[in-house]
Amino acid sequence: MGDAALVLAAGGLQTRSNDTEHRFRVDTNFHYLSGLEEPGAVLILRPLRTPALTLFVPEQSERDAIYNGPRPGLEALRQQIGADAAHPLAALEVELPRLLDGLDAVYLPLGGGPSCEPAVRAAIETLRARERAGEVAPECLRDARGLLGEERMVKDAGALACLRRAIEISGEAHLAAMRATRPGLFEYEIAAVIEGHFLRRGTGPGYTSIVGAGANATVLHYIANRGPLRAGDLLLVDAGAEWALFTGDITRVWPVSGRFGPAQRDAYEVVLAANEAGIAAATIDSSLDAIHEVALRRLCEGMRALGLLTASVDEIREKELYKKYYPHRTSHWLGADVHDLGRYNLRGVARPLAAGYVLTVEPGLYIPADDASAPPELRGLGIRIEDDVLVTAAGPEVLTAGVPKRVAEIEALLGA
Ligand SMILES: [Mn+2]
Repeated sequence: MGDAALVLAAGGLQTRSNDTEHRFRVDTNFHYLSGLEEPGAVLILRPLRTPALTLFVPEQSERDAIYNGPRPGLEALRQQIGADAAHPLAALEVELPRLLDGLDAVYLPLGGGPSCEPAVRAAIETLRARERAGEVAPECLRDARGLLGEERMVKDAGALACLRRAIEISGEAHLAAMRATRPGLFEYEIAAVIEGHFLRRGTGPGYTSIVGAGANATVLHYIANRGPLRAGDLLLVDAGAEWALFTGDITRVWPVSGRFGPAQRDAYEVVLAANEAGIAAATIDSSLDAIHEVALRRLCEGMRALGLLTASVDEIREKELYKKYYPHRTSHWLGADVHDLGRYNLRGVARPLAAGYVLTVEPGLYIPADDASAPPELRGLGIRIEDDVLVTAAGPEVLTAGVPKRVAEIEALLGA
């Protein structure tokens, strides 16, 4: 950072309806650096100055204490994170110019999410107005998301412990959902099994659960979860639990009545081959582009073998004909945000993988129910198989290996 300040906001409560609010979810970067979940709080880090770490916390009203319970208070929070100074949030307007005076730059998240940008800009104006008195305004606002995304790319022991726990709970929930599946249920009953399991383990979902039976599985972000589970259909579940903000991200597909039909099985095996090829490519100095290419190759071959497309595999790849059945990319970074913050490209090329990176591998095939050009037995199939992978010097470690994905394993588990 150099002689600069990093200004992070915890974020506030978001209205759900009228005068009621969503459960508070702290800003990921704020939590990553502080471990605090304090609505309205602000952190200012100045590595080369004193005080280096200053915390601002809103003063709690008596009414808020009655309704929501007492908050820990300024001094307790200051001690908890080892801050050098702490002030009520109301003092930010007065303190911020003092804390930014003479610095070269201010780092803060630019763009979406909680931010103190208006307060920082006001502080800069205050400092400029006092220039003749010797105060100096920073001249550079920088996007803290780059800095923090890099910080969060390599998962340290603490981050990995949280991720493993999140993934363990996520996997248990998928197994429970598989065991609970039977024709006649509704998607929301499977969602209840999954999210009920998260609750029993003391946590909740890291993102909105996708539970899609039949053609609902062809909708990439299907979250209505209202449809029926019919015998003969496949069920797609994309759900993950959060643990200390880190989240699992798992997708599995299984047959509602316990056994894959022949066409379903052929399509499933295509996606599974792409998933396994993608995982095998998650090695040091490989890249998400390389993983995507090998998985995509398998999918293109499969689209031809299944009779979805008649062009050559090269033509399917080059003319992007596959996008009709596979419109998304194969991987994203995974961490304290389900789509984690790190950069995907460095100086215009796909970022080389390094030990400690965690990523998903999630190829899929989605055949619209009304696709008259597809073989009838494949219409309305949606298949995605998603694993979470840690890059290590010894090769890819599949963190989600405990959740079955081979046809025989799934059918055995379903008791068909
Ligand atoms: Mn994912």
